[in-house]
Amino acid sequence: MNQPVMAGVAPVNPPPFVKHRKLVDWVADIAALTRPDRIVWCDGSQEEYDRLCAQMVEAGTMTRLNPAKRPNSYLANSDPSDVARVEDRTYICSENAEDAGPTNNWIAPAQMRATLNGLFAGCMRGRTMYVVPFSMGPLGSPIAHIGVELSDSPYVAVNMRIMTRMGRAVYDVLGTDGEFVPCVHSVGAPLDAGQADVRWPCNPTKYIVHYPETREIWSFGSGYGGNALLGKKCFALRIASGMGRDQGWLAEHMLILGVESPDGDKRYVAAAFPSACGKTNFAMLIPPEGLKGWKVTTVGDDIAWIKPGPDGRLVAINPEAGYFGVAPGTNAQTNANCMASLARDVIFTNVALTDDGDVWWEGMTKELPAHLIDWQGQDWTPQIAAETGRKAAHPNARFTVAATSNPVLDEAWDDPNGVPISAFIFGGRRSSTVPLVTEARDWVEGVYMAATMGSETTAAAAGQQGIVRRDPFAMLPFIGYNMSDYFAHWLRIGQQLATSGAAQPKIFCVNWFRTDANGKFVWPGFGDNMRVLKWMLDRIEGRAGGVEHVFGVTPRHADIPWEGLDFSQDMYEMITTIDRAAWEAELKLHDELFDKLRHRLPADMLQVRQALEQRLAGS
Ligand code: SAT
Ligand code: MN
Repeated sequence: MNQPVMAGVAPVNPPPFVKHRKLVDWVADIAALTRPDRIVWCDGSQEEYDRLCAQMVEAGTMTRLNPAKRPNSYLANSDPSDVARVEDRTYICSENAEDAGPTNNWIAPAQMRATLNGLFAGCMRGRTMYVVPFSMGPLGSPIAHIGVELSDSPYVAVNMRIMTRMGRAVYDVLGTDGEFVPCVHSVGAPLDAGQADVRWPCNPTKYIVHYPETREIWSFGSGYGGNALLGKKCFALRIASGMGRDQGWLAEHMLILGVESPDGDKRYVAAAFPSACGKTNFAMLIPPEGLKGWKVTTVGDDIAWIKPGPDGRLVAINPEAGYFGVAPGTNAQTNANCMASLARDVIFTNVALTDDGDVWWEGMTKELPAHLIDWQGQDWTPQIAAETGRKAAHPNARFTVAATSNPVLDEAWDDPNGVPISAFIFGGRRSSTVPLVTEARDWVEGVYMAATMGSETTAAAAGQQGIVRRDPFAMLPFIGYNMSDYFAHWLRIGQQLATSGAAQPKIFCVNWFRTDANGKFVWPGFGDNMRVLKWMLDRIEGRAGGVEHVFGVTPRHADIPWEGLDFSQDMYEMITTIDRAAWEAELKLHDELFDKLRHRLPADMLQVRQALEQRLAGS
């Protein structure tokens, strides 16, 4: 396709396989604004990946790991100021503030465009602009959607190749006029002629901006994770949640796993947890010895797109093609499948480098290495760590690896039709109050449980850690529109299922994180979560007992399979008791949330709350 050449602007030169006029024009427009030195149209090939990685090794952005220890793998260390998502710099720019709602940062689109036009003007000078075409979901699936990210970061280009279906085949699906979500990304660090680059360019000013009505994403100033890999949180959650509301489907912060009984019965469940609360571990769970014969397989570890299938049942796909998981705490005991996934072909970010050219992070091995180069490039020894508390890996250090490296990848993970969902699980990180597992008595009560979920904050987002905040559906930072409308949308989906006669998935709420008087976790978690999962499956089949309490239905000690685990009734009480005073305080926190959301809050939510209060008073 011919493009007019503008003085001082890099030629667009689309390759012959790009036949989409609007896309080419848009690339030309963004180049005219941002002024990159050159434009590279990514084809997604291995050759291209290797070339970009070699380039980054040359530039000092990445270190190639010892190929004998970790074949075809790299370590990138970010700027210490650019290590997590920046929620306070994340904006939903709908025309009306009320449509973004009280839980999102909002600025009027016209005003934001003016600000961003200023910031993006010339921001790619001295750099290459990569055109990164990607499909969220199996190529051509009726549930999938396409995006194109323009980025001046080669780190983004190679990560997108792992995290999405990225490359030339996307153009075949797009054809001459297919729809795509335009995503513009810059690290915001233009280079003057002759100016040396830094290892990890970024800008102290950051903007992560979404225009839900026109379905566009603009990200400035950060090269890290969810700020920069725009297919992930920005598209697959914030923009897609709005598309789902308009089109009758759900975009959720959920893992999807398959679970097969020893008899060969297979079901799929989807589970929502906030960032860095163990979604990847749950999605790759290895059942304990006592539950031999059970098998868990992974469809996805972070995001689910869920739509009513041809028979009305909800079916889900994982829109991603890789895992961007938390490294610290991952080891052969907590997640052996993950460790196996990380044997080769990995990009690590912000972990430590060992003296023999491999990686290490806190919790990887019991024994501490005698010497490391930490994530900030400094010497690290166990003694330095003991004296200064300095971590070898950043607590939000990550690995990027293809789903196909996962030894327990589900056979249907790439099925364009998706997998049927039997249950939704919602979990927060709560050291008290919330019991191990509770089943909602009906869909509306389940929506209430998910809506009022609280969780202690983690290193995945910049800001204070360990404070309880309401994190409805584990979607607080990811709902791209008014949260009250989002609750209403969930209620509507439940009604639709009921009307169509399709089974409503059961809804459960879990908490693996209750602690004892010494602050130690009581529940072993990880593989032992299979015990709770089995109870849920038995409930779906109508085979397991439980007791009703103020909040829902919880298993008695005798209802959980304990084979091979010594977990006393007393310990069980510690993680399942409903403390009335704690719940009265909890209800006040529900009220705070509802008060914030009152303008459009569905009446159903308040009714469930009233009933809960009455049961609590009578308990
Ligand atoms: O940085 S990401 O947003 O990709 C990780 C997370 O918060 O889950
Ligand atoms: Mn996540």
